[in-house]
Amino acid sequence: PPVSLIGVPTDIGAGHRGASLGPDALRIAGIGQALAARGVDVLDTGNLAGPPNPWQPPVGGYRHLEQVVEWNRALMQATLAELRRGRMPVMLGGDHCLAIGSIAAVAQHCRQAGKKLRVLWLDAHADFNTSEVTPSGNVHGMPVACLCGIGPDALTRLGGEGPAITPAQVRQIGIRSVDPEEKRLVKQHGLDIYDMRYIDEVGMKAVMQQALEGVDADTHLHVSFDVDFLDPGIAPGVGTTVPGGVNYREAQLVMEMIADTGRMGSLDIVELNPVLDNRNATAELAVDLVESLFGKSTLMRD
Ligand code: DIR
Ligand code: MN
Ligand code: MN
Ligand code: MN
Repeated sequence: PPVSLIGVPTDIGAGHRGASLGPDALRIAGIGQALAARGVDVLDTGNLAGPPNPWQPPVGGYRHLEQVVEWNRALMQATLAELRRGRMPVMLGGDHCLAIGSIAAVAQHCRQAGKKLRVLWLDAHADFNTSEVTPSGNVHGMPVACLCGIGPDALTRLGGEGPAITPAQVRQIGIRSVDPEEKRLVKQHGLDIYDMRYIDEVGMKAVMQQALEGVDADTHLHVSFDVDFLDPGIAPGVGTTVPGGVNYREAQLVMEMIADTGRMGSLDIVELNPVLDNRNATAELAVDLVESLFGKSTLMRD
């Protein structure tokens, strides 16, 4: 399907400044040209606008909640508009709080189209904190909880009444940093987490087969790709690096197995922070992996 790039230049939910420069870093790394070279009809819709980052401490367990809500309202509308005209939205982030808006829109679209939604969450973190248990107040550590209906009304009801998704629709891969109280929450809500230990034990191929089980012709696959999913040795350009991440070969396999399903309907690329990067190397790696997500592979396979 045709692709629409949506720039979401925000670091409003993060603990470091700079993810707001992510959209241009991805453009400079050639994301548009790379997709066009694969024969994809790609349109860059430019950057969304939103409130500036006031860089204030948390209030009531949330940093910048009002601004987070405003950015996500704008993104939800933009994402819905692209889905409604039959284009695949690709979010150029921006910090991971933006997944609240993008996935709220995707979930609403799937309900209207009678499609099943599966969310693949590629991340070092579970992003399932709440205002009560967050160690930071940063909303980029809360989007999965908010999407599952756990969080402030302004974020849990972004797409209308009721939660956008249920935990049963989510598969998390690459996880290796979960806060103490967050651990209790993900267990309580039964989140399907393929952490690094499990990846080491069974291998990435088996992990992806399990995570993609049940994805069929009626499924819309949303991929939420937090760049800190990758090992910091290959992806230094991110604010919250965690050692022991997914290596280059594993990441390529993940992307190629997603491409093989033919069911990816939307994509977030988040947390890329050019201020911390090594001459845009992390953005270039992200673009390389996005090529694989769109079907680039060494050989023709069947
Ligand atoms: C941490 C960090 N769990 C928090 N979260 C990050 O502040 O809630 N998510 N970096 O991507
Ligand atoms: Mn994240
Ligand atoms: Mn993360
Ligand atoms: Mn590639």
